[in-house]
Amino acid sequence: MIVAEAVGRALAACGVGTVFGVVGSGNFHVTNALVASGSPFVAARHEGGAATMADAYARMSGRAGVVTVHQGPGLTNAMTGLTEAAKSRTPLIVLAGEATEAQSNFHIDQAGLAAAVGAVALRVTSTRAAVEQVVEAYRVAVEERRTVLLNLPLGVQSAAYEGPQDVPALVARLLAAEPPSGFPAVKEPAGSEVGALVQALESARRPVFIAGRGARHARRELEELAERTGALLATSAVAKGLFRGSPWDLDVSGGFATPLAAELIRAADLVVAWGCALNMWTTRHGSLISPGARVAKVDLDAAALKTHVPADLGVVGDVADVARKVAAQIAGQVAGQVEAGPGYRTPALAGRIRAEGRWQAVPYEDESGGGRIDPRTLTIGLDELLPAERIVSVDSGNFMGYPSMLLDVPDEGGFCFTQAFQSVGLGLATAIGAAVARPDRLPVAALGDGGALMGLAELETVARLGLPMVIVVYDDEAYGAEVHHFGPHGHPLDTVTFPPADLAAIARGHGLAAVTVTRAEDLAGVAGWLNGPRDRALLVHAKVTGERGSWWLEEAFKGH
Ligand SMILES: Cc1ncc(C[n+]2csc(CCOP(=O)(O)OP(=O)(O)O)c2C)c(N)n1
Ligand SMILES: [Mg+2]
Repeated sequence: MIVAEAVGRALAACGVGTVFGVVGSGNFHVTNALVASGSPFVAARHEGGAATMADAYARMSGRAGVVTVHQGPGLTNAMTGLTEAAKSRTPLIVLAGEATEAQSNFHIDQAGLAAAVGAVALRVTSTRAAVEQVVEAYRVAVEERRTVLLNLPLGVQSAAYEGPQDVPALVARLLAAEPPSGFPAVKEPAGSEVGALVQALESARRPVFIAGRGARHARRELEELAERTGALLATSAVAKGLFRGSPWDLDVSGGFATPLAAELIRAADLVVAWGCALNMWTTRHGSLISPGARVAKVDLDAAALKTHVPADLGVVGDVADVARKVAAQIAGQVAGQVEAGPGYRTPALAGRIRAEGRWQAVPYEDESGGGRIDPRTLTIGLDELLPAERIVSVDSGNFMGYPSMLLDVPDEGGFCFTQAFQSVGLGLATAIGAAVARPDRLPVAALGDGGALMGLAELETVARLGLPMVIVVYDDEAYGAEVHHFGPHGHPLDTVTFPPADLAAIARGHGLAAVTVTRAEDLAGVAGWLNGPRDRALLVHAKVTGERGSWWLEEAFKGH
């Protein structure tokens, strides 16, 4: 067995799921060893796609993501997706061939590249301890929630593996062992910090919980605590859907918040952020948090307590664990609190949340006409047609709020939001990774024309995998975000506007079904596809109106 084979076997034995990648000579053997050991492999058509698929797969499956790439350009092609994963603290392992000889065309400083985007660079250096090195990379990814580049020097890969030959047994032993020193174990929350949060909740009249990425596993615990304390429930965009079905669910806080959610979050006297940094998006640059409100944060990462909107009080620990501990101390307080004042869980407020708590219920004037459909009309129409069991992935751009706000999702596993790097072009690959993780749900990719054309290579992957995906392209024949950013100031827009592209024909050329939508009636084509065998993906080429910029975009421009 050569080292490359031992590495593949070891990673498979760690329990990783589907592996994504683009195979070249430098990752051929390691990828084949993963496949031979039972890890399904999805060949992407561009490493940028592969990295984002693995990221989305990890987010939606709860397992570590794995992507394999060729040395040099294979890795540089993957960098945007890897940056998104690193910023999102996705546990992701990148297996990359590495040309260590400076005269090789493929040679670059791969470790330096990883460090530059916030990933951890490790390397397999030993023919004897290669398996130990793989397990260490896996543990850093999972236990520290990091994107790890595991460099595989070509010379080491091809050498004979000299460690214990029963690789799965060795991996099992290593994983069962205590974490080596240097790994931060999940911290037991300090009693004093928990006590301070208990007190804050007991004295609050209008508490709101905002749950972020770090709370996606803790719905039950947070709902129970909210029940006891009369708190309303909201999420960051990344955790959208977490409280779906609760009568106290305000949906997303931030630029995508409904007017009602914004009003109620602004009126809170205590905001508790659970695994949520309260960044500029989640708080509309802080404006959703009243200056008089107390802010509490619960986070695994002590540094997160001070970033963005800083916490008045913080608890370092796991969200579910802290919520459980706080609830245990607060038991019996509820009745008193409800009697003491209206709190935030009055019947009147429940009625308002029911009536106004979703964007679908917010009135608007349909501006469809002249061969173009209003994106709100398009999205509401799709929301009504598409089955509730869906998994929505959204690209970046002016259009992005429409699907984020108007396509309902069944729970936190129904929304995949790869926007930590704000890169255009990751949407389609995100939808593929999410679809592979959750084959029980209808995958929906929402893209702008710019993002769709940037990520187009993966249309063939959608077709090849036979994914029953609905790809919605909001086509305004422009980089709408730029048009609306600069247009009002009278700047020339020739660099950011384009002639029509027949995206439906492009999709058909890849073997997909396609429908062009210019008015609400055209959505009948989507209904027809839904009622059919769904044996190939559908691209909905929506020619959307583009006269105005979106209100969430104005928020974005403040962040430039
Ligand atoms: C990789 C990358 N390139 C450029 C940008 C700058 N940018 C932000 S939005 C946008 C336009 C995207 O166009 P499209 O996908 O059609 O969406 P629209 O804004 O038109 O709704 C661009 C170019 C970016 N965020 N990421
Ligand atoms: Mg566009």
